[in-house]
Amino acid sequence: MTTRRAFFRGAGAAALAVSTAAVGRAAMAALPEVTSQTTPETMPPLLPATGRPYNPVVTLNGWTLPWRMNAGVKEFHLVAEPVVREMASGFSAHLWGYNGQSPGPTIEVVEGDRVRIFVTNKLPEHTSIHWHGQRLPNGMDGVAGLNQPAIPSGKTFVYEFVARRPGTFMYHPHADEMTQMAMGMMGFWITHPKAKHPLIDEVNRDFCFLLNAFDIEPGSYTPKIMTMLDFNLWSWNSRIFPGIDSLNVRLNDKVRIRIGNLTMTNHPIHLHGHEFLVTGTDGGPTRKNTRWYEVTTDIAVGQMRQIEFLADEEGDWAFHCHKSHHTMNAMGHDVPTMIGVDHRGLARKITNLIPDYMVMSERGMADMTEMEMPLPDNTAPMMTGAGPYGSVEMGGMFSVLKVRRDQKAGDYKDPGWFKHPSGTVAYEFTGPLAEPSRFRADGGQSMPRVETPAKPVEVRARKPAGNGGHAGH
Ligand SMILES: [Cu+2]
Repeated sequence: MTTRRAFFRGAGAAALAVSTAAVGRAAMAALPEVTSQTTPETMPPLLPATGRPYNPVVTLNGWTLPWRMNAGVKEFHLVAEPVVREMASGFSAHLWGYNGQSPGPTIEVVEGDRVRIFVTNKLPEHTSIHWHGQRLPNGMDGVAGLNQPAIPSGKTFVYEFVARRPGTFMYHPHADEMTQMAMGMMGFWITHPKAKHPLIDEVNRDFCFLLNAFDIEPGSYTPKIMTMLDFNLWSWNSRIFPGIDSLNVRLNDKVRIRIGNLTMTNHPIHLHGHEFLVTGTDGGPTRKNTRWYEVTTDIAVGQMRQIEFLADEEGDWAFHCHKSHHTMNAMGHDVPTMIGVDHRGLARKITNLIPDYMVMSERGMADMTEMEMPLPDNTAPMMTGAGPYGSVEMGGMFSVLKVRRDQKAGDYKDPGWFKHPSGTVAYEFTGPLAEPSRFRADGGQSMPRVETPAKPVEVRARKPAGNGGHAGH
């Protein structure tokens, strides 16, 4: 972590020109120090040094913003600014975010806390912050033009309210929203319960991340901000597989995962090997008699969901969005289905003549991960990820829940690949392969085939080839 105290000592003078009646002048006398973070690694939980105790969350490929106590008020300082975010190894994007990263840092407070957030705008245009889901005074809700003037470039505004209800929240701009969200401006907010809550269980691990999406042409760095639906990078906390860290837990841990959706489409989030309960929504904890077990839960645009489960099956369990094009990275080519058409060797030859040419999927798309197709600089492969048994052939919204007997309590580091006990991995059958009896000419055991005079029809089925192949979801 680096601090930029020196810079903000200078900027503080400008900030003081902006004041609101709700905020005492004494408290404004000095801005809280700015904490900034540039590594995309998952930071360990931030144990609260002041205020009421709570069990902190772990933000996937992110971190929690430290605060200072000022006469009983928790003060945070967010800086809206351009950032460079490594979305996966070898692929970085020029985004906008907060305090050095997109998404911004997670804010963690306790129910009943009075919170004061200083927001400094270092973007080239005005901004604001909406505290998505919070109960707060109307003038603190952050809709520029409606609840407050937009924060001009170079200025600092102050938001202040009491975190009235415990739960999972988000923050994002409500000024030139389409641009600023497309550029990656968003963050998570957790309000922990102040005492034992009948509907909020204590857990051993509490993870959170945001679903977000970008449209970045292969080989370029900056998202296209006019994209409405046709995004080509589906990310968790502005990271794409294999850049998303695994969720590492100890066998029999009770695990909570909080997910917020700030993309423009829904995401059915699917966990392998375990059933979970949806214990919280945008509105707070769910009543116990409304909960049922699922392995997939759909998270609509603007929604937050908390899922909980007992991690009682050892192994490396896939955890991903179930829309298959959301577990792929950018495609720079229109891709007709070529299954059954053998182009072996041809594509490589033509690629030498026409660099943009590519035949994909003549035997399914798995070829893509083995072809070592030439990629423009700063481009993530579409399907990749080296697993213990070969390529995982995934991208985008995909990660792994690693459940280990020997993971220490409070240890979040990656334990490596699961070592399967012998005899517990799917294996090849090597005996003779018999023709299925139903393919016998006389119809086998089923009813005899009735010949009809209809002519056979050849159907050519193609995937819709939109811009980048991601149209219309
Ligand atoms: Cu999805």
